[in-house]
Amino acid sequence: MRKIEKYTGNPVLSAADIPYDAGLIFNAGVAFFNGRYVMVFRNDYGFAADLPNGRRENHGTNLGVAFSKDGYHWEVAAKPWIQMVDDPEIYRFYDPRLTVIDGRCYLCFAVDTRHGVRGGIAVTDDFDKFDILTMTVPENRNMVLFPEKINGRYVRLERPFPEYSRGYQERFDVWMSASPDLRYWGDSQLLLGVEHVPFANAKIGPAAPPIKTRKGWLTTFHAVYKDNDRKLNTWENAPWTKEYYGGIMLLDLYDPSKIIGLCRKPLLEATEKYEIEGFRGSVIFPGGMLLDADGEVKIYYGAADTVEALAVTDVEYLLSLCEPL
Ligand code: BMA
Repeated sequence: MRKIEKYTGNPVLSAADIPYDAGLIFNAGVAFFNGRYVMVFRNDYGFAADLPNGRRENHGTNLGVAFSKDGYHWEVAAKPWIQMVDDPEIYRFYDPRLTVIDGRCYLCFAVDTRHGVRGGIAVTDDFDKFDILTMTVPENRNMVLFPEKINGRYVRLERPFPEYSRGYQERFDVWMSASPDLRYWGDSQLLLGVEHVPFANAKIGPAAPPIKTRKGWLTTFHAVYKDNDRKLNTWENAPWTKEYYGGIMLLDLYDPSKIIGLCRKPLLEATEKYEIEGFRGSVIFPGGMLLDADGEVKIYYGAADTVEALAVTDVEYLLSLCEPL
């Protein structure tokens, strides 16, 4: 078994690799599609007007695309792909996740609108044109799709923000919904409560889309530990106190609403300079997990809300970490 290793060539993508205005390159979705790896990444750009105290503010977000033959070395398309600038209702379109289902590539994304945060699902065949299939009501985001129908229905994980009923405490959980057609979603149910994650004291949320293994669906989640007495590294004009970990759990193959294993420790935590220092330090935000034919698993994650990084392991190691709840 191969323990999890952070790629020594990290980050795999950062602003220096982008041939247009780029600031923070992170929280990417990754898929293997039509014979090559595809990454759709978030680009927070427009940092020219730094604040007088040396802090930084960003002035726009778009989604860019990169392609790779091996999953390690990436070539970035010449122009950004998706930029929602002509809709006065929308502030930004961000945090993409990719799932290939029956030969088409689906993109889940978050949208900050003037009336709340919404999750959406779009489909593309060429990373040029795309159709938006569905949008949630606020507040919801971090949606990911399973790569095949289960019991005849599409399934997604998601993270609503029940602020009012949780006393404005940022204690949010992972939920699951099903759909006959990817447009109309229902039968929503709680999957993982934040109280079941020993290394979280605040919100959790889905991370990369699940992968199918012989023992069940392996899926990552992000988990937030907040400590107001600890000031983490940040470029923002406000203190940053939330550490984000990557976690992993195993769901039943035939009924993924059943958690059959959970790793009680973080799978990924910030230890390297590119993870600890940045726009929001100590943030690990996995958005892509791919299982190769030889059992190698590549996990792509945003690091410090600043760069995109890669960790590599094998599927047996990940399965060995998941203990019964
Ligand atoms: C979350 C999202 C992510 C981000 C994370 C850490 O709430 O906004 O896009 O990576 O915070 O800043």
